[in-house]
Amino acid sequence: MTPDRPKETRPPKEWAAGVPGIVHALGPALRGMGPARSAKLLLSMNHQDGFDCMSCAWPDPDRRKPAEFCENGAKAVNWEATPLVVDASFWAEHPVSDLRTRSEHWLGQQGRLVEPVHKAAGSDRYVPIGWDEAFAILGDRLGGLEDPDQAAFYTSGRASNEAAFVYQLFVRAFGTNNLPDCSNMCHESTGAALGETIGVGKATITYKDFGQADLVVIMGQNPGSNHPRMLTALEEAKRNGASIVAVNPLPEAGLMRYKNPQTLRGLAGRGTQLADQYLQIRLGGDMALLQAVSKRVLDAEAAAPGTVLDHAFLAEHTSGLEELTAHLADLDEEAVLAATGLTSAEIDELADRYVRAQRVIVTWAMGLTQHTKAVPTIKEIVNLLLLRGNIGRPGAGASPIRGHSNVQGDRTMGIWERMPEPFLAALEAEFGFPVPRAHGVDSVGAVEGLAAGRIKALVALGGNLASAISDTAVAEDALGRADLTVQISTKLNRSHAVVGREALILPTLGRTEIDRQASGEQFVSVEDTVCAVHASRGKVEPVGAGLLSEVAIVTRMARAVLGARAGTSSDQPGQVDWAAMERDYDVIREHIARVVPGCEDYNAKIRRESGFLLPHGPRDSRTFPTPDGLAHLTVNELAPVECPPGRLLLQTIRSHDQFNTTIYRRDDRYRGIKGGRAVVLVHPDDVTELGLTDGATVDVHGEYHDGVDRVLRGQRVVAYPTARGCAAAYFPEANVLVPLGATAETSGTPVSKAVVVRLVPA
Ligand SMILES: Nc1nc2c(c(=O)[nH]1)N[C@H]1C(S)=C(S)[C@@H](COP(=O)(O)OP(=O)(O)OC[C@H]3O[C@@H](n4cnc5c(=O)[nH]c(N)nc54)[C@H](O)[C@@H]3O)O[C@H]1N2
Ligand SMILES: Nc1nc2c(c(=O)[nH]1)N[C@H]1C(S)=C(S)[C@@H](COP(=O)(O)OP(=O)(O)OC[C@H]3O[C@@H](n4cnc5c(=O)[nH]c(N)nc54)[C@H](O)[C@@H]3O)O[C@H]1N2
Ligand code: SF4
Ligand SMILES: [Mo]
Repeated sequence: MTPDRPKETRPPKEWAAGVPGIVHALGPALRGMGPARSAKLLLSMNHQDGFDCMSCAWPDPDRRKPAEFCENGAKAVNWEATPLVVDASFWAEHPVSDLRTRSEHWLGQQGRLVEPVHKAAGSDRYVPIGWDEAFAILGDRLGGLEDPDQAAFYTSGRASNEAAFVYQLFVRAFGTNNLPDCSNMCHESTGAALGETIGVGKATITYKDFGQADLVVIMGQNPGSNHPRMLTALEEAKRNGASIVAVNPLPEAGLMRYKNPQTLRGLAGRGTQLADQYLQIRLGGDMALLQAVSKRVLDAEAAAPGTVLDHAFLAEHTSGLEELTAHLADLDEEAVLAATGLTSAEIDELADRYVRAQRVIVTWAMGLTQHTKAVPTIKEIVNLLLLRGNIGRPGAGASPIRGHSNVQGDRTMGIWERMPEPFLAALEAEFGFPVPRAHGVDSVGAVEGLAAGRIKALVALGGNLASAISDTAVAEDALGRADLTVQISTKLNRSHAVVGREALILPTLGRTEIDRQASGEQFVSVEDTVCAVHASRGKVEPVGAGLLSEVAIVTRMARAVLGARAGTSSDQPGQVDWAAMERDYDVIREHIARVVPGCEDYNAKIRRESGFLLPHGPRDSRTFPTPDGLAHLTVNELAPVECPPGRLLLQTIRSHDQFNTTIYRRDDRYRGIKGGRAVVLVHPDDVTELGLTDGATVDVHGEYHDGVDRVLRGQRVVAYPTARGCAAAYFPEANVLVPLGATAETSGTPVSKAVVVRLVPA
């Protein structure tokens, strides 16, 4: 594919949202869906009787405004609810080899998938087939595998709780824990770090804590584009007196200034200045920064004993203070300054803000999770928070901000290759079949398994693994080796073009659409990033008469594949009544209530006006479900990323106009990039130092010294105010630069945010 270079670029914007935001939000929606359909959808979005925004996992406030959506939520709705469909003639005109030459942007623009299609082994074409035939193929091929571990079942984070629960149930009844998911590439490092230190891998705050905080530190996150309504919560925090610190190599528009489109001030004025302090950190420098701040906190305590640390909390609820204190005593300030690119005075200021604040929230996203040292870095956030008791009280806590709208719920429902034993035991007790215990493969493991021939079939409940995973060439080769690949999707993407010898596409209903089953209209449920669970109901007619819901597809697949083991009555031990679950999702929720901790009375609680909050020991009662019942301060060795002279550290980021691998437009509005995505953002002084010019074309070579030359070709150099020595290019295109084996310690997340690169004029 030829690189998609923009013709021109402009200086980045210093503020986010505001009037252009809302106009951008409504413009495409009105054009794409027609006024009646779009008004109905946008006004019911994120409302109690409406559907949950399918874009990000940001929570809803308890008191909702008439329009509870943002520009990017509107884009997601527009993208899904388009009346445009891929018709039967499309498949004859576009063989798989043709689809492989198309961009993600083009594939996503072809409209909604409305009928199952099948590509036979040896054929280059998808051919429309009936649902019965599709399930028969699935039954034959998956049922025919010698070993259940020869199949892997991927999930993207848009699946509802109900779909996720029946999916993992099917996979485990089939006999494997091979349940890789997008979370492996996303917040896995968060789950690992929080799980180990405080016993729960989820945020320790709720929505209203933002309004009660004195200090909010936003690390490695771009809320203006990726969680836009978080800016409303931050604005409220500021109004209540909080200060905000942004830690980011890029001065992201949303972190600097915000114009709230839903208030008069936001419409007319200059908006709110958000960040009181901006720390332009070098990529991968956060662990050093956090250690340096904690050291300053400990030094302040040593200078005035009894006045800085929360001794009562530390004594009652934590372990490891002495070890941490001893370790940080030797922290090398020079190494910190080199790793962070910051000055001692800047770090002093942050430490001072931290010590003065009574209630501190730290939020983070991919800028922290996608590094080799991601897990210890997040453990350092926990260290810092614990020192002053900033977990388990109002206005304070650890706040990972999750990505996909239901990625957290999918995990709660059992989508994980290594679910803990109590969950597996509860599943076994509920359904009476032997649940496998051996850990399955994660996303990287699935691709490795396909490459080695150990895995022969890949089923994907949504998502776009081919494009989302690292090392594109290796991943595409691996997927091509599969005997069978199956995509359950709403729209086309690269994973429908990079397929196994035999391939199926099963089209499904989106969240905006009314889901009718034999017992009547159904609703589903989802969990946001702060553990709030609520219902989501589709509002418009499905775009195609033949579409099945995800629950229907999964339960029918289960019946086809499990064959004799899939009975019709739940009275018989070892039998699962798949048909009953498809007929009425309340039946699924009854099972969830008995299997998933915190979901007792699920059917009743989910019908409450605002849903319910899942229990969370550290948040609710400072109860830490670790083996010793304590929160753990940990000692982590500093190991900054090395970047040789003449090289840059490159991160892969999202533009304002994409959702992961879905490209809405070839723009990045806040960053001033228009009409193309083949760019590499470089500090102006580095541009000069490397002998390049703004606007030059370069090839970007990844440097791993493993004998493979990984190259992202033909990028336009954009002189951009990023941190010195750092660069940025867009995900997913830049995935060609990240080796499959480059993963974060313990979590296995691909290291997408610190690639050593060399720019070579093209
Ligand atoms: N519109 C829209 N919304 C989305 C998505 C989308 O693609 N589009 N994706 C969804 C998903 S799945 C996710 S996971 C989230 C992602 O949300 P984000 O994590 O905000 O997404 P990224 O674009 O990866 O941005 C990473 C941010 O971290 C900064 N950063 C990178 N490396 C470092 C570092 O070493 N240190 C520090 N301190 N900062 C760093 C980058 O400059 C950037 O601002 O958004 C979700 N919401
Ligand atoms: N280099 C680099 N790589 C990354 C990242 C990065 O920052 N840098 N980020 C990582 C992160 S955080 C994530 S989460 C992953 C994302 O990985 P994925 O979740 O696999 O990718 P998406 O692009 O979100 O998947 C989009 C596709 O989902 C399908 N879809 C949309 N809605 C629905 C629905 O309602 N039902 C079903 N069944 N299908 C639907 C559509 O076909 C659409 O094309 O990528 C990861 N990869
Ligand atoms: S903040 Fe996220 S969930 Fe909320 S409307 Fe915007 S995109 Fe949707
Ligand atoms: Mo994500």
